[in-house]
Amino acid sequence: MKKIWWKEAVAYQIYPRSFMDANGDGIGDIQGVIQKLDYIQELGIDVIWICPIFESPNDDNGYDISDYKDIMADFGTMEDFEELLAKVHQRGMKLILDLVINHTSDEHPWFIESRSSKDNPYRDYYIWHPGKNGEEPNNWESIFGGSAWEYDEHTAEYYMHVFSKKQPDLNWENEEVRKELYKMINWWLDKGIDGFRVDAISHIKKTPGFPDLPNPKKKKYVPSFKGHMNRRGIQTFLTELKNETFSKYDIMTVGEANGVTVEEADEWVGEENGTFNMIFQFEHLGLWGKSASGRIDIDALKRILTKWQKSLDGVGWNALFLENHDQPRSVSTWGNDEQLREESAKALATLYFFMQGTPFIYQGQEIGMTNVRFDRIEDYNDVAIKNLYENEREEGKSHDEIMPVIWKNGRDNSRTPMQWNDSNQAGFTTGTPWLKVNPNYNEINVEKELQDPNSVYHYYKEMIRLRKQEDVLIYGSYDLILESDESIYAYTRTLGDETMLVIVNLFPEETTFQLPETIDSANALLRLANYPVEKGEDMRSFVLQPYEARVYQIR
Ligand code: TEU
Ligand code: CA
Repeated sequence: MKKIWWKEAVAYQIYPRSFMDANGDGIGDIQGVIQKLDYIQELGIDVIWICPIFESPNDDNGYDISDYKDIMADFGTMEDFEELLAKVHQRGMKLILDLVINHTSDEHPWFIESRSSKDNPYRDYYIWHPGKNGEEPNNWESIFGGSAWEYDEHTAEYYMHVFSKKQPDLNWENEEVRKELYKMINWWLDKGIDGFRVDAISHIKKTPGFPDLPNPKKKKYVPSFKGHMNRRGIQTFLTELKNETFSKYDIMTVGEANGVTVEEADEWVGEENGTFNMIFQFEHLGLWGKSASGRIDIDALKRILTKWQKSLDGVGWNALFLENHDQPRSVSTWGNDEQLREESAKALATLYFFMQGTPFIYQGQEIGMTNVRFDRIEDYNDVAIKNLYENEREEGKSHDEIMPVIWKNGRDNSRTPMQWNDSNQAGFTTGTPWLKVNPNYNEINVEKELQDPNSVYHYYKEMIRLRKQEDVLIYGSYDLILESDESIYAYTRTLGDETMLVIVNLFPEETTFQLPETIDSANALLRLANYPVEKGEDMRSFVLQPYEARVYQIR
């Protein structure tokens, strides 16, 4: 067992626009993050991942970068950034940035050059194509809706955008593009940052020739993952990326890798061969509402998470997460955000946090923040939500039909301002926030959570402390138990003769837990629980309350 810092770390994700506004303009900023570093450290965090802070016209809130080497004016200056980095390091924490290299903004100087003429030296920095019979070059749909191609009148060709039309895709086939990106990456690494979360990296390789995709339903555009997600040949790019940049530094890299399968784990995250230290895989995210009962499909959840746990053991490393800035809040989606909010927030936390991998906590998750429901589309900001609304209206759907979809799945659910206290605007800003605060901030806020020893916050803090105390929770092997139980997700972690047992009731009804015969309970010690547990209770068989979670140490 080789000890590695990023395996032992717990990471905290900041969406800077919504974290803390220090100057009252309604937008979170770098000075705001600096103000809250004590809070983050106190929780027990080792690594902070901050979403893009680079110059950007904010079509996709910073994921559309117009200058990789400058800080977005809304967030502050390069001096503010350097102060942040220094203060994070002073506290013994690390800072990783978001690396967005599948695309830039259409306002990036490269794209401005590229679109200016067909023979401009930057033309091939992006993906240009003539139309087909007066229409788009093919039927690929953008991930944010509509065609993945945008017509540009000036040169009468189309450019590709897998995301919004203000996010033209870079042409990774062009060696000059790659070299420019590597220079930029090393420039940041030389500043002393501790690594990157690498955005949408499984999309950089496109199917050569850009063929139409099968369209049995005769739709105008078809989901285009088969055209640009984890395509053959991507590894050539990724290996070069790693060799030219990451491999020269002691850093942490997390690839956002939708579409990567566990069979490809070695290439992506293998200890020797992998491009990244770990990846965010997406397979478990779509499971809510998929079972016949409309509840979480616990069988599929067990199958998917166990597959990743077992396949990566000794091969590579997992990034563990329930939430991020693209997903609705976990307690609203997978738990119960009303009567059982605290119980279910803690249960979900217990479920993912003690698996093998580096846990990520998304801002607000540690206080059990919930989804939001705004009635008016004007109160939403996300480009994906707006595109969806517009496209559905065009197809004849009514406002009342569309809004429930946004309430359930919209990305702004997790982007409402961080709820610090019960003062005006939840203490996030003294001005008018760029996105409305969730009206439940009187009930759910950091100040209240800090005061209540039984809060979700204190549970997270306790989980982090426990994980740091016990190597078995970091390096131990994972094994699923009670495989076919329909309510309980339970697993063990084992390292040498140490075993930890994690038990989670994933549903709002009581259920009975029965310890398998193979596990010795003689010296079992309760290390964590989200309900009071009676002393001397027989741990071989007991009733689990709604969303009850327990962690035992077996000696
Ligand atoms: O998200 C990428 C992303 O959305 C895809 O990787 C994924 O395939 C898709 O969700 C499938 O439904 C990242 C950022 O996290 C997101 O905020 C940005 O909008 C996006 O990239 C574009 O940069
Ligand atoms: Ca501000």
